[in-house]
Amino acid sequence: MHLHIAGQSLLASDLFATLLKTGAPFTDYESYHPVAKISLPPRPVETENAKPNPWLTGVAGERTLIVRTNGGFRFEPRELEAKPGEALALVLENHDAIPHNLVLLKPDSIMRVGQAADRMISDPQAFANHYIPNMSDVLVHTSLVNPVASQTIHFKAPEQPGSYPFVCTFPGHWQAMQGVLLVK
Ligand SMILES: [Cu+2]
Repeated sequence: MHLHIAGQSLLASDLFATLLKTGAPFTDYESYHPVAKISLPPRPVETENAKPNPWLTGVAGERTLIVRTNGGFRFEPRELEAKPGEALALVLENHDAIPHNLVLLKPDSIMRVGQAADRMISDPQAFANHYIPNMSDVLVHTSLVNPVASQTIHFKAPEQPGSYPFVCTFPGHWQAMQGVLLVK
């Protein structure tokens, strides 16, 4: 859920929450009257004041890998392969109605990073940091990619063979939005 409060007031801000399940409509109060619902297109989040992404410059001889999000909190594909040290261009195509990122991690760090990501929901600087936890487990990452947008990052695959997990660190997403880069 994206709640956008516009205007000059102190309340003007963007609030995000991940709804996994909703209850019955709450209508049992005196002033309730039905209002026709309208559907709005996905609203892009403001990334103007966000930190610049350090991986936007091409790497010579790179191979392109594309990861998509289509809703349902899934990356597609969930498994990528690369050779040790291989130059890669990784495209995150966000076809979903909410923003996502893609964060490549050191092996076996997913729990630690996921829990740090969830804590960022109360961090006022989190938005400017693309919801990327500031920890050494993070190898490379995209920015927060808006609905119906894409971003390409350029980097070299780790030299050490292994299974490198990738996740979306937007709070509430990491437990479902996981994949792995197999370096071999
Ligand atoms: Cu996400």
